[in-house]
Amino acid sequence: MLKTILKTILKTMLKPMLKPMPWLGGMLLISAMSVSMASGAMAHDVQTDTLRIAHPFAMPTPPGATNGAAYVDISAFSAPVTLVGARSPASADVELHDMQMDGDMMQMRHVEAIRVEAGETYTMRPGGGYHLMLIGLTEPLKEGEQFPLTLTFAEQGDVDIEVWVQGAQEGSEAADGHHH
Ligand SMILES: [Cu+2]
Repeated sequence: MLKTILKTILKTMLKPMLKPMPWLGGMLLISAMSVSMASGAMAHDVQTDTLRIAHPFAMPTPPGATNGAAYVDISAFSAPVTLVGARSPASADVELHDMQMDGDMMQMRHVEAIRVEAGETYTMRPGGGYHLMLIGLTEPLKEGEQFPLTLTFAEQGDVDIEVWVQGAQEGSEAADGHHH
């Protein structure tokens, strides 16, 4: 039953997001320009004594979509950190999700926690693995907008971040740029 529901969510929401957009070719130059800027003034990392969150972003949602997904890179410093929850005014709920291939079908499942070992970085990206599922969006996510999101860690409580709404390629490349 749960599997069926997730499959349906995936079909209705993620499939259009994963489709390459026809205008992507034309956007490559602009995308590259944004990346070089992101390393400077446009960076929006959040750092605490124990961890660093690099370039949180979410993909724009198609009209009528009720769910969205956000991606963050979590670096743990000298001790492991465990993400146990998230919330945002952008949606009714935020769940920690994992997305994996099951045969030729992408499957999403809810996870209780995402643990990052000391000295390691977990990199969330569109297309697979962990992500933050925004369930019941208050309004569609539009490219260029930002929204606040609060991450709850077992070891240290809440960390407030600002999520940028960007295309998958632009957001991923900007986030990669934070590690150089
Ligand atoms: Cu999900």
